[in-house]
Amino acid sequence: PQTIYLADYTPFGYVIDDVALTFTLDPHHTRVKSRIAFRPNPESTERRFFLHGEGLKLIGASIDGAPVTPELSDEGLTCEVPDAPFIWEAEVEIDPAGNTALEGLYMSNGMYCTQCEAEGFRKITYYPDRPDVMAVFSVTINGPHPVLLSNGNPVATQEHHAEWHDPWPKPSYLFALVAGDLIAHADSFTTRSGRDVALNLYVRPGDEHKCAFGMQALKASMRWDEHVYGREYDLDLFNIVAVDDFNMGAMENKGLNIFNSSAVLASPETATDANFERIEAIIAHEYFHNWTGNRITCRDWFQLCLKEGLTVYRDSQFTADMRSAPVKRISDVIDLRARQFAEDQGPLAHPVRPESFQEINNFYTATVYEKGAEVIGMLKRLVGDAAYYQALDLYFDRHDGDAATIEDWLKVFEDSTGRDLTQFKRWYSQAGTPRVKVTETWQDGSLTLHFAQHIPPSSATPDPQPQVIPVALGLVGPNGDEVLETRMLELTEAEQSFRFDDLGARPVASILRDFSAPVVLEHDLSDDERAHLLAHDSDPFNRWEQGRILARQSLLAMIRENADPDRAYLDGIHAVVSDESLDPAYRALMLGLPSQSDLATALHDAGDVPDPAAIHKVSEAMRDALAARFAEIAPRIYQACQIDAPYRPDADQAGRRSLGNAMLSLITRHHGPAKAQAQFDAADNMTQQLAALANLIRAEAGDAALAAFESQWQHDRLVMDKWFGLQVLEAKPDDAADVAEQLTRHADFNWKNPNRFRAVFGSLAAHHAGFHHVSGKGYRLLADWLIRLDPVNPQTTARMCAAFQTWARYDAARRNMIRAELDRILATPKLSRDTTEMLTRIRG
Ligand code: BAL
Ligand code: ZN
Repeated sequence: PQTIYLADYTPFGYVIDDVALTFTLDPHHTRVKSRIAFRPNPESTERRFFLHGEGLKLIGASIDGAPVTPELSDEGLTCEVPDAPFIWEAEVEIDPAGNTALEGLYMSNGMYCTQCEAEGFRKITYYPDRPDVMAVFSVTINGPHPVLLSNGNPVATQEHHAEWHDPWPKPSYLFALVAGDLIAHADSFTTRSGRDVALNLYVRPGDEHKCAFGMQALKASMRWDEHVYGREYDLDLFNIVAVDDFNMGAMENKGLNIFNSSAVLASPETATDANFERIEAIIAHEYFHNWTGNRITCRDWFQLCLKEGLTVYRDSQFTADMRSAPVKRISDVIDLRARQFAEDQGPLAHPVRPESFQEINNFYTATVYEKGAEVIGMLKRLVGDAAYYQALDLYFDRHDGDAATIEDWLKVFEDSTGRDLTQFKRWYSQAGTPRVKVTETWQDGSLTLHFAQHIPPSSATPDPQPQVIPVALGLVGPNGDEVLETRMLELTEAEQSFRFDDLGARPVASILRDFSAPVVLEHDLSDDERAHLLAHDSDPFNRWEQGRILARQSLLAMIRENADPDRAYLDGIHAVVSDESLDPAYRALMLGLPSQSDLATALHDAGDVPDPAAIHKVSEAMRDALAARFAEIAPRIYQACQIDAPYRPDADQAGRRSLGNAMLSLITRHHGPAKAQAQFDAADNMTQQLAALANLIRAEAGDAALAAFESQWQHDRLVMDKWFGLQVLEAKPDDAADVAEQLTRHADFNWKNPNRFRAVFGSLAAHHAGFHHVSGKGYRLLADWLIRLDPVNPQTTARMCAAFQTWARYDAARRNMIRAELDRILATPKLSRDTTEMLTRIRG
């Protein structure tokens, strides 16, 4: 496959003034006519006329009305064109019903829908399918469906015929079309300047009762973007459509967002609190793209983080405002470490702005999204809140309507703050997670903190240079008081020291408060000092972090030295979790243990070879020890968390359920499954029902409940995804692969549906001890199914390959088994470009 380089960017040789598309829908023989007004681009000397096109049957083409015969290839066409403005017309035939890759125009349960980002539009018609070509689109749809939708505003609608016009120039990746027998959940929003916007959430008949929450989240997002960023919506209509078969979470097409149904549909009976929160965040994310992504888009796909990092940052701010800021921050850090750190420290490491790729779909990664968002957060910490919002205003003013770059973005901050961001830019160009080591000197009332930063070299960044790292610091006195309030230290050198004078007694340094930078902090505190911060730190993140570190240290000692669970940790957590003045959601987070994969990383970092079975064993032993430590208080807290009011998916109720269910796990471990069974039997919402079911399975008392759950929910795909996933996640390590294999034989295992495939195999990959079972059966099963899925859906296959990315940290036997599976997949004839690139990078 061909490698594409950032350094090779050149603008397209032609400008498009407008595009008219006419679709005549048919499952296997859809016709697409295009009429495109091109003119030579005055800013380019390139005069080769190349249009992307893949899998298209060209019926005919003309220039200014005269038929032409372009030269066709697998990637597109070239044609002789005039050196003056001209009208290009073409007609192609495509096969939406045969499109299982879910890119371009495809069918899902009888409805037509599209996914064009990143390069799906070229599967719809011949076009310069690149984000820097922006045009005004008019779309006509003919089809026997009650609902026919495209971007922008409707201009004419009759039976079986609709015309749409989008006045905002956009790149082709934001094009969308939907046709089907759909029902609208309608509402409206009045913008702060008084524009009335009609809002619709389109769903399949039967899903109408799952729309209210998504609509409310949309209106909250619209309001929030006006208040916080001063951004108003810019069309008369905003449509969202829910689709069952979708590779991603959702897509921000202009005025016509298309959502994976799992990312928008929710009712209390069918969705958990976590689902509601995720839906709220994704609705916000896609809506926020209207300004950060659509009005200002990316010049090329290397700039993907320009829209994704910023939009993830914006949606995390939104969630922090809607719910609890500390809980959101801690949850984000858990996720960042699990997904992004793993990526950045393994064979898939790449900079936030990559410099080359073969298949862009493989770069919709945790690094581009989540580390990209962390970079924005650091920029905001460095310049301060007021300067950040000023810079954003300038960004929107200066670049509205542009296809922009990271250079444009940073220049806005340089111009508005006067800061030189040359060194800061390394966050975009260097791969790898910086490690920051801190040592302390204490003398005569002065504390000196010595910082050393080190970025491990990788093939992506062989010679890393020091980065700008904002380190939020506070000092906590011996009596628990804050002796130095949070301040921002700026690391720029490989080594740097900061001195704090006139301190009466030696304080404990609380470093990297609120996780102020995406780094690995190595700060040698004693267990007593950690326990002190766990008890007293005013920074909720660091308080939680110290509990995490104490847990990790204890778990590692249990593995290495056969030690008992650390009393000081158990007591410290007991004290925090019992503290009723704290938010229940925060108390629930405090009870979480480092994941088994995190422990494997910690062992590997320390030069040990992780044994997944041993890690699983000590994690269970620690949970048993927590259950014993909480034996007395858990039933009381559980009781206090029960809610005697109608279900609401808000932070307050969700936090109480989260703490209650954390207690239920401890109670089930210590006292048996009776309470879990009672909760299962009485549950009137999915959060309570699913948590109870998980506990019953874990206690090996889940067979009847699993059967009851299946018969209750077999008509509901999204709930059945949970049923499939939970059985794998909660299986014993020896059984996880067998359970997954058995589930693939279930009549409802529709493996071509990405949600169902991920429910089984995403859960297997997430089951550390099950996937890495010494028999190799986890590896074999996943490889078998990736080979099967690749010709059907390369994008989802390639994503799932990341399950193998940590292979090098295990023992020789496991490494050999994984390598053999990678080679077996790679040897598959006609393996997709997506999967080939991923496996080649992972294999190294
Ligand atoms: N742009 C792809 C989906 C998303 O990040 O919103
Ligand atoms: Zn996005």
